[in-house]
Amino acid sequence: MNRREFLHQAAVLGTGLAAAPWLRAEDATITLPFENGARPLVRYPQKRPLIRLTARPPQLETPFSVFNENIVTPNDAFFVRYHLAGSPPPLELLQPEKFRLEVKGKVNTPLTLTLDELKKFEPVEVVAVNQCSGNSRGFFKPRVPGGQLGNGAMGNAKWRGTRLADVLKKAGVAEGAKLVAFNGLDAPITPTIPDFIKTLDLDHALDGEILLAYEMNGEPLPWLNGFPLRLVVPGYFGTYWVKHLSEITVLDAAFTGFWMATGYRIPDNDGACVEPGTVPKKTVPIARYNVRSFITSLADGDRLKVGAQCVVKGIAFDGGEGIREVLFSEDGGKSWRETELAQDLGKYSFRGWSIPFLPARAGEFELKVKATNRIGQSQPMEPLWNPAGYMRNVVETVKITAA
Ligand SMILES: Nc1nc2c(c(=O)[nH]1)N[C@H]1C(S)=C(S)[C@@H](COP(=O)(O)O)O[C@H]1N2
Ligand SMILES: [Mo]
Repeated sequence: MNRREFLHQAAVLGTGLAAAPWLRAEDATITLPFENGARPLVRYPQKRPLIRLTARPPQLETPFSVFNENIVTPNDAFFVRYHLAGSPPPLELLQPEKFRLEVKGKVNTPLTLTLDELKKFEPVEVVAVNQCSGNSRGFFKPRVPGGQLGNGAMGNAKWRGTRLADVLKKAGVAEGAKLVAFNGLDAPITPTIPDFIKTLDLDHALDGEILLAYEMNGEPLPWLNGFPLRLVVPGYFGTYWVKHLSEITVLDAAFTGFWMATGYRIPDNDGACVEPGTVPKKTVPIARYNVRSFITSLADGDRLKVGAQCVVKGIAFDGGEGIREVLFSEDGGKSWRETELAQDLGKYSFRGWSIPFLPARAGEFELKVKATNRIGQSQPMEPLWNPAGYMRNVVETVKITAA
């Protein structure tokens, strides 16, 4: 976006969401399939109507039908997650000419980079899923506190940007450095609320896969998805994908900020789970995605014609090994058939799959889908539980009727 485009956009969008008179709820609502699941569909700047979880800050979920239309989620349908009430930062704070990224802390040469300077590093692209840790939290039983999300707090996009490793190398990581901290331009509205700061291990930060992304699906990032610069951490939960990224600080000591030390932690065991209703003894920061798969072409309650063949479609993804196999069951998991995988857009992308299905009799069918990644990790038949409602990856079921 050049200056003229930016000013135009700022004028169109208004200056801040709180003071935006054009921001009106539409009449439409959607009901997610759990108790208290009714949500308004609301149109935000640069977005089609999305499922609103909260208004302040905006938290918007993607209607699930979008995942059936495109393997890459359109920018205007991409979900939005913020923590701090003052978010997103107003566009004035994000003007591309004024924007600076600071690289500081345990580096040999602290840097202050403009967007143009960042774009002079070799650009790289990756198709990668961004999924919120709490995606699908609304389905937890027993219920857990936190945003009651359906399955739409995820999306798949082609991100373009500069390698974090290249910028860190330019700054020169100093001896003894251990961690890298990331902060964006959104700030808490009262001093008692901790700023949203995330850290990654130095090895991970230098692995060459993490991007300082300025484009999403060939466009500048949407305002609500981090304009003008965000971190993209392929395979890792969305919480690390810091938006409106303005500060990178290399640290040589443990980081004790709330969003690493207290929030976003999971039980320290294989399934990241505990007995429902109990508290984990030991926790670790949430990290990579587990394996998930969804049927996208059919929804609960759909009706099909007996004897008419159709094609069932869906998506699968994992934390970066890549999907090896997606199995489909039409009898509630008693028998399974292998689906055909669609084009491979890379190991961090959604992978499409499809399979012919012919309901041979009248009545109800319990359709299930189960993916396995290239190192043999798969999905549990029964949901696992943890008190924060993270990492749900049960084998999903869609109940349809043939008549
Ligand atoms: N600056 C900033 N970045 C942030 C957050 C935030 O609150 N502020 N939330 C994180 C979380 S928890 C998620 S799931 C992703 C969501 O990315 P999206 O809003 O582009 O979908 O942004 C992450 N980056
Ligand atoms: Mo999140």
